[in-house]
Amino acid sequence: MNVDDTVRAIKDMEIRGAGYIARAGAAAIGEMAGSHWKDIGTMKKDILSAKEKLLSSRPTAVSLLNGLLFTLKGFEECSDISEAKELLIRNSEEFIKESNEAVRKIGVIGSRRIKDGAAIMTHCNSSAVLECIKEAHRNGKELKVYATESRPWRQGILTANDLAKEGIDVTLIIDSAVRSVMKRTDIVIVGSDTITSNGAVINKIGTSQLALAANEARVPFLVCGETYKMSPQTLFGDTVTIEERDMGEIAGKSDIASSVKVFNPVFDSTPAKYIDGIVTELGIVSPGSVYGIMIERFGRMDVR
Ligand code: RUB
Repeated sequence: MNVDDTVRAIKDMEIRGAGYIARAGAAAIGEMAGSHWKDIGTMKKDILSAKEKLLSSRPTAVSLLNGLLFTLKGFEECSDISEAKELLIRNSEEFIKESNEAVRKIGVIGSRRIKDGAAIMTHCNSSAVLECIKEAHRNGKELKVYATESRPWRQGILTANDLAKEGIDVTLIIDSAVRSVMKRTDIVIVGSDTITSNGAVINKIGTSQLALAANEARVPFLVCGETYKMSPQTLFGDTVTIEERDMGEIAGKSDIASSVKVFNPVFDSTPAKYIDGIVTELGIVSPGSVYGIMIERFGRMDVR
């Protein structure tokens, strides 16, 4: 898919979920690099403006920025077209491969925290979370999953259908049933769009409500996140932009009086104190160790 189609598909939520968005961004740059280029100067200018265009598609998931930085690593130092093409295509393929591999590893590592007979609650639709649940199921564990609807886009329906296809016992609940159903839940597992240097997790709106309800009911709360969901910019005090989407996703103009305002933030932040562990491809880490991992992983990188 070319850059413009990728940007449109991400904006329209045809491509969604932080991992998919990151891989789609890397793939679009790889595809663009393979085009015919007149000279290296034009190539650099156009590829860098494509990066900005991709970044503007959705503002919250740092995975997209990290995927693009990975893909563009060494590009500005390239002195000829064939070297630059080769580098971008290789980086793009490597990012996609490593990203898919990270999700698979998270599945294996996270599944070990799911006990036989467990009732799991999840929110929205995270490929990393699905991988943990499916892996536990493949290992013969009896599971029961509560999938929240996740208004307004109702990604919970995707989650429920996907798990049902695998033969997993899954129940769809409305978002406001979370606290009530928490009493029947053994573990909460959610995905992440961005993980900040202080161990907070930005994920689908409502995630922090699950965390509070889990904390109150003393139910363990796990987050799945590939290390490219960690935001090095937050080491420098940058805050994460929470995407606000169109009011039409919540209510049509004819449903409400013209004076009614609609506010539609689509992500929220869960503080580190409510998170028992973050399942990464490196293992399960505490929110407090995110800072050290970031320094080690991104320390020598130009993160802007
Ligand atoms: C999706 C969402 C997912 C994370 C992680 O929101 O919040 O939990 O992106 O997903 P949206 P993954 O549908 O608005 O993109 O584990 O697949 O990266």
